[in-house]
Amino acid sequence: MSAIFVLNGPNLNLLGRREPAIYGADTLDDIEALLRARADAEGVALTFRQSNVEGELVGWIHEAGLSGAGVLINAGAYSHTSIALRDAITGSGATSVEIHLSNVYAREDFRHKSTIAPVCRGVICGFGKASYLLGFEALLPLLGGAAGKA
Ligand code: CA2
Repeated sequence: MSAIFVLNGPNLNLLGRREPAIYGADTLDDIEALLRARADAEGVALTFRQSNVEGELVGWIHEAGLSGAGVLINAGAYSHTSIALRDAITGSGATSVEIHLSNVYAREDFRHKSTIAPVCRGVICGFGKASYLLGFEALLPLLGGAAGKA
């Protein structure tokens, strides 16, 4: 069975409560339910987590990568700053896809750079909660071999 960790970074626990014009009205629980329905239909083992702590995200990337699971990651603001997350992806060998709810390229300059994009297989942004579903569809076939099968 393929396994995917969906990892959410800082402040994403606030989704649905503030800034709906940028991030939409759905909560993170709503997004989890959406993905879980899709994962169940595909027979994928889904682990869905959020943390405001960089080191916790690092540990979860290790857990995913070392077990052969893929990583779908919305690292929030850490996407733009974190060398630790980048090193966790390369170090654990986690096949990863970066996602964002908003179109970061239509926003402030500091959101135009990602430290993790070069070590991810691809990046999807700007489609709201659909970014998660599109990322899931992109990641799943990349887990075809021994990697990603739990
Ligand atoms: O568009 C995305 O998904 C982001 O990863 C969201 C991050 C932001 O720092 C990235 O540049 C792009 C911010 C997440 C904060 O989410 C909030 C949700 C509601 C209210 C306040 C913050």
